[in-house]
Amino acid sequence: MYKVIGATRSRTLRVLWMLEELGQPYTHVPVAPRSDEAKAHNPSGKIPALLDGDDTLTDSVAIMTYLADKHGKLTATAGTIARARQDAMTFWLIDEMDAILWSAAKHSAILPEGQRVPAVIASLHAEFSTSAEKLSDALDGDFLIGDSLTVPDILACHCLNWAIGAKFPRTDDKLFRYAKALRERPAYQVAFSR
Ligand SMILES: N[C@@H](CCC(=O)N[C@@H](CS)C(=O)NCC(=O)O)C(=O)O
Repeated sequence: MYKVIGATRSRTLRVLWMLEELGQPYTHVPVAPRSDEAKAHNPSGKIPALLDGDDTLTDSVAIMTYLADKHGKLTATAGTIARARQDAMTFWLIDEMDAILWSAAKHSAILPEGQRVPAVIASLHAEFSTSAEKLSDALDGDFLIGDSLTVPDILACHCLNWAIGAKFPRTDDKLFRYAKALRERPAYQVAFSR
């Protein structure tokens, strides 16, 4: 059985949500980032990690992609044009949403105080708003790719939720409704309640 390492209120939620969508059984060890328990599975102390048998996997997007490929769901098949397009969306989200949110987190709480540059936050808010407009323009239906949930939807929804929690400027109604509908999925609800 899979074992998920990491507190729910973190990128770990992406992995929990993925496993719920896949209907795969797992146990959950909700440890804080940088804790000794987190370091036992990933020397950097970063969460999430996924234990699959004797193997430990790290990075939320790498884990989601692995699980989707392994179980043949929530993804286009590897090595197809459809998959290349799906991955382009996934990597765009990492560059243009996750990285911006992470920079804001670092400059407001994560970095040692002397290394924080609070003035960068306003710039990151503006950058995120531009990204959100582009994502909204790209969205044509209930899902980012095709007519069913795929890995980038989980990533996008998590980033949009994170932006709300971090008090980034509100996105447009279309994106708000998109993320809200994803949050209403039973798999998300179960994962979020862990
Ligand atoms: N790209 C990695 C980032 C992992 C990451 O930075 N996780 C945060 C919690 S959401 C963390 O563990 N931060 C602690 C640190 O960076 O020291 C992923 O997607 O899993």
